[in-house]
Amino acid sequence: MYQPQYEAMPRNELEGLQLERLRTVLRRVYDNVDFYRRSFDAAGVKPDVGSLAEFVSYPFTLKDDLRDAYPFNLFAAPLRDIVRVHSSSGTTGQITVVGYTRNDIDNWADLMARTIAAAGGTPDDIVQVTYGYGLFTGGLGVHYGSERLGCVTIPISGGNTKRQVQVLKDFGTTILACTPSYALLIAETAKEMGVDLSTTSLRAGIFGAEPWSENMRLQIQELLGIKAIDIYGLSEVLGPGVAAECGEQNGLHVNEDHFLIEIVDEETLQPVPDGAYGEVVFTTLTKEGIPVIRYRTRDISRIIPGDCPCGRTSKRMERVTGRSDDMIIVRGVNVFPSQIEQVLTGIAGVAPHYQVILGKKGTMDTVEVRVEVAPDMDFDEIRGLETLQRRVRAEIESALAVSIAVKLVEPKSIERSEGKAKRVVDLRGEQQGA
Ligand code: DLL
Repeated sequence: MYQPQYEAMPRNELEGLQLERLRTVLRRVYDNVDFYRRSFDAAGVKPDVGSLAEFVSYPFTLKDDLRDAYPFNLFAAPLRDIVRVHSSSGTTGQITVVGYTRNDIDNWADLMARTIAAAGGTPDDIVQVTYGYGLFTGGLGVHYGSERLGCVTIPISGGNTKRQVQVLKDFGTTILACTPSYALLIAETAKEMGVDLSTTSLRAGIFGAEPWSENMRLQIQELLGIKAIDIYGLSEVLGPGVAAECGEQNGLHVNEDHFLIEIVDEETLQPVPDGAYGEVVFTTLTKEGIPVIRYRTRDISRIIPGDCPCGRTSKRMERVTGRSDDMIIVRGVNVFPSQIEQVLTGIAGVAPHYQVILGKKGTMDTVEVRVEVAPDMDFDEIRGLETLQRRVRAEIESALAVSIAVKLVEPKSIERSEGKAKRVVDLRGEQQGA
């Protein structure tokens, strides 16, 4: 453990620390950010909260509040004290900008060093940072943590997949950091290049930035011959380093000395008990540049009840299956693409490359899953394909209780991603009335 004094802190001490830090951050935003002063006053709450339980009466912060404050209006530190900015990778609307003070960067490096250490990393490791560098938080976030832990850090960034394989092999990379979908592309490319990844030094991956299923994890572990660890975070809260799995691979430990986690019911916005699903809400406890108070992430998860055998005392959140805005409603049933992925990746004969296409027929919405057949399947063998297609459809129906059209497509026909994979393609605007 990198920082046992925090990671394995007795719960009562941890909660004491959280309350103390919460009071400081509430005072900081109230004194420095117009938005919070107005929203606290409107809600009739003061910046000096009496207890963690009392905090549930404080107002939420939304992505739109960050958009409205574009670029710097939610910063709680003067620009003189900001040393870095990043931005969210949002696909729609105005981007949001986040700022870090020197202390923020320092804490972030510690949290990412923790993340790598929890994945089994030590100063003897060689970390290939394949997340994008730039405004995205992935590259520099992992980079600073890797250096803080004392690993050899390869700042290769994303793209040029053949070179990724070459470097991985020649430099003796032991830990790969990228999105899970890109890890699959690296495995696919290595195979084409005749490189057997199981004979390289690679032994672990820290994968995140997009939802992925348990079956996808098993496939990645097998294809790359590694242990695949799930890491979670979001720019508005920090970037990577908010929560990460330990070697138990059973839930992501939230770095609770820096972030207060709440799970709230999506409709009533009231807190739900541990174990129940809801929207994840975070409050930053130590950030100076742009603290956020009760930030609604739109990510759906739950707190896994019980203790982790690893000895960390922090709460564990279950893997994020998807964002509420990615959820598809098929004839009244809520479905996340990652649930479809879990089914697809359990079927021999199809590859883990898929997209969910939303369309329109007349006034009816349609949903079709396109999935590639495995490279060793004969795509011209019609009868076999029909049987496979029926099977995929039946398995989705039995697992998710919805009937969704399935189309098998040729290997490599679904666009590969070097960052976050695009799982849902919405053609409804283009097909109006078709
Ligand atoms: O994706 C930060 C990050 C970088 C996390 C590298 C992990 C590794 P954003 O671009 O702001 O930040 O996107 C944040 O991505 O709200 C989730 O919906 C999703 N996400 C991030 N990690 C995971 C994960 C980075 N492990 C949004 N599982 C979040 C599922 C994830 N979804």
